[in-house]
Amino acid sequence: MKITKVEPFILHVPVTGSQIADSTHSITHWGVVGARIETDTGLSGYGFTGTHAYLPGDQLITRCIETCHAPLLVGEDPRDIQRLWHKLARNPALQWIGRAGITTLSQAAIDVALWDLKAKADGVPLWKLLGGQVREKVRAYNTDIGWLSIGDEQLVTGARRAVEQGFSGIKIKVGSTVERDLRRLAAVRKGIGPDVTLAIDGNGKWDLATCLRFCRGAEEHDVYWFEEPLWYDDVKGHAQLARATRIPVALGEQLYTQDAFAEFFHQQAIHWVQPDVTRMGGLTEVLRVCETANSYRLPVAPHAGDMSQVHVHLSYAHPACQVLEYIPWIKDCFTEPADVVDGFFRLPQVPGAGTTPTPQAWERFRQPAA
Ligand code: 0YR
Ligand code: MG
Repeated sequence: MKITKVEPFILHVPVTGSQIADSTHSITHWGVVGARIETDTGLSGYGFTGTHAYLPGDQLITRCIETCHAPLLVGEDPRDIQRLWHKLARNPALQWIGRAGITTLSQAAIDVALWDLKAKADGVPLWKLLGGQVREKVRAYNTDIGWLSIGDEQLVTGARRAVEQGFSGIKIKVGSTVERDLRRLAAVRKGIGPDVTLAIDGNGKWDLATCLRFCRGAEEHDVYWFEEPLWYDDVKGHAQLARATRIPVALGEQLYTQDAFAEFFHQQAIHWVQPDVTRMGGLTEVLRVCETANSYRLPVAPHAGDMSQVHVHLSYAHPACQVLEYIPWIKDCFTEPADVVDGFFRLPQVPGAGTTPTPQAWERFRQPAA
C-alpha cells in the first residue's frame, strides 16, 4: 500500500446559535482543517485539526501540509504510522522553524488520516485497532450549554435541559469576573442538584491571585475540575493552585508535546489530563501522554478539538480515559457522527477513525485551501 496524493482541505462549520464565547475567544464557526490521503489501493484516509475558522490562519496550515509534509509522504506505506510520525517531527527543515504550532497542527491532521487509513484497511473502527473496547460506555459531559456568552437565566435552563436529556456531567465557562462567575456557578449547581458533575473552564484567562479568590468561593459547589485556570504553560502557577485548593486542576488542550505534559506531571500541577489529537501532532503523540497519565494513575479527559470524532475511539480503547467532552457543532459533517445517547457516546461501528466527511458537508462548508 502506497500513498499517491495528499490533498489539504478546509471546512468552516457554524457553531450553535451563530456565536459563542469563552473568556478569551468569541467565534462563529469551527474550522475543520486537514488532509485527505489517497493510496494506490483506492482507499482514502481523512484527518483534521480544529481551529477558530480564521481563513488566513487555516491556509497557513493547509499550505504547510501541501508544501512541507506532503512531499515526505508520497510513495510511503501509510501503515508505517510510527515511522512516518518521526519522519515528519524530525524533519530538520521544519524543526528549525516550528517545533510547535502550525507544523504540529498540520502533522496532527496527517497522523489522524494515517490512523483512519490503517483502520479502514483492516476493516475495523479505530478503537478495535487500538486494542479493543476497555469500557462498556464512554460518559459524555456537555460543554455547549455553558458558554460565557449565555445569560444567567438561560445558563441554568440550558443546564437543566441537558440533564433532562440524560447528561450526567456539564461544564460551564468562567473567567469574566469572580463575582459574576461565582453567582452563575451557584445558580447552576442549585439548578441541576448534587448528582451531576459540574466542571468549570477558565481558558487561561486569570492570574493566580484571582484563581485563589475564585476557588475560595467555588469549593462549596462541588466543582469536578477547574480547567485551564492559568496561562497554559505556567507549570509553577498550576502547582501552587493545586496545592492551595480542594478543586482538581485540569489542563492540556493548549499543549503541543508530551514533554510539556511531563513537566506538569512531574510538578504535581495537574489532576485531569486533557490532551487533544488535533493539537499534539496526532493520536500517536496523545497515546504517549495517555500512557504516562496511566503510569501516574491520573485520569484523562480528552479535549474536543476534534469535537470527539476521533477521541471517542481513544476513550473506548484506553484505560486512562474517564469522560469525554461533547460539543455537537461538526458531528453531522461525518459519515458516523459522534452521537450521545442517554449521556453516553455511542460505540463507533464504521471502519476508520470517524473522520470521513459526508458529500453534503464537503459541498456546504468547503473553503479555498491555500
Ligand atoms: C472556544 N473546551 C474549550 C473553544 C473550547 C474552547 O474558544 O475553542 O472554549 O475548545 O476550552 O474545553
Ligand atoms: Mg477547555
